[in-house]
Amino acid sequence: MLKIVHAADIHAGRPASRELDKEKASIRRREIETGLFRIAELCRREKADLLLLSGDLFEHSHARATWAREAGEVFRSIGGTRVFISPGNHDPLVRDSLYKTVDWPGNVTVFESDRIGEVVLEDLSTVVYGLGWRTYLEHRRLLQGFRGARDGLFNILVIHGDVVWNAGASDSGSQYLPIHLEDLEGTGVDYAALGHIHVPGAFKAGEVTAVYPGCPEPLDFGDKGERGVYLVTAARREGQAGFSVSPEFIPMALREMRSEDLDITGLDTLERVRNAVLSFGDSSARKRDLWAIRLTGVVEPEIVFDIRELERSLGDDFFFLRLVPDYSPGYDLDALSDPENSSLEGRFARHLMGLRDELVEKGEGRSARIADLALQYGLDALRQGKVILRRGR
Ligand SMILES: [Mn+2]
Repeated sequence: MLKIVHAADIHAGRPASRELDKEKASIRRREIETGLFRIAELCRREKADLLLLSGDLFEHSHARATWAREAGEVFRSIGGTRVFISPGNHDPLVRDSLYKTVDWPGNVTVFESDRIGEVVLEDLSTVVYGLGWRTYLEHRRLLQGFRGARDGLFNILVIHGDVVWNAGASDSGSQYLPIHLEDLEGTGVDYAALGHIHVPGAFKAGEVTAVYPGCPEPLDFGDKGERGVYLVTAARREGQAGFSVSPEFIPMALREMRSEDLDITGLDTLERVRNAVLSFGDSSARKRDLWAIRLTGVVEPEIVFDIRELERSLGDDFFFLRLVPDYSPGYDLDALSDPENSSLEGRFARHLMGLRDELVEKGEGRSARIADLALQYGLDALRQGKVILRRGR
């Protein structure tokens, strides 16, 4: 049985979001660049035969030479695990690449050519194919026509690239090494260790088991949900040809990115909103994770919340908190529609409401919605002195 740890897209050196303060940004940056070291720890614990790193191991423009040396030492410390690295678009083998500054230990192979290379591991009855990016963009279908199906061996492909899910469509123009499903299937490998997509997921292309492990630590606010690596076991099928391949996702991220909506309709003081925000997660999840909370709903137009102040006052409760105001003032349209009301607001509101009703009657729903938004924006301008952007409802 073969035990494989497969990771990708660590992006060591990547600066944390500019929104983090200096101290937390440096904490987060270190957590991201030490992801590799925790992965090596997993290899040690699992006694993994292979560690596959499918590109974007570091960011060429940000990673430090000292980090690369640390990485070399960490690889040396797991000498029982063979390490295969296929550079990607963030760590391409350009002239001054960090890959060329480190004297990598003997258990490490970096695929340095953009033509597919191979390493046969006799003792493991395994062959590992891979190629490395040498530029920041790669339009070529480098897998097209490649076949790597050695009889009797477990065939692995390590590559950083962009799977094209619906070939035939015009989206084959990826600049990140397009991998057409037919090309992937045609390789005939048993396991395709992919990198590039930051969301973890396993799939089949014909008989090929393919995995994007995703980034081990979330990098952007879009990276919601668990992040980690894959632990893959491969064994010969009893009495049959071929191998059974079982990829298992192993969550590893130190922190999660959380996005939540909070309806603040009816919460009429900052203190109430504050308490509602504190109802998310438990205190350890709040202190650990990075949270983006969208405040929705309708509030009385007289209430003005100082959102930045609220974020500051909650700063100690969350590792990071971003509040996104997306609520809107609820105007009392009944009072404004009274013909006795001769204020500018009243006359404006009646005009727009009349227009809206006319459009509804004509069946012009979209224009009616625009008239309704114009009513809200106009009242914002008159009452608040500014316009509050709303989602079209
Ligand atoms: Mn990446």
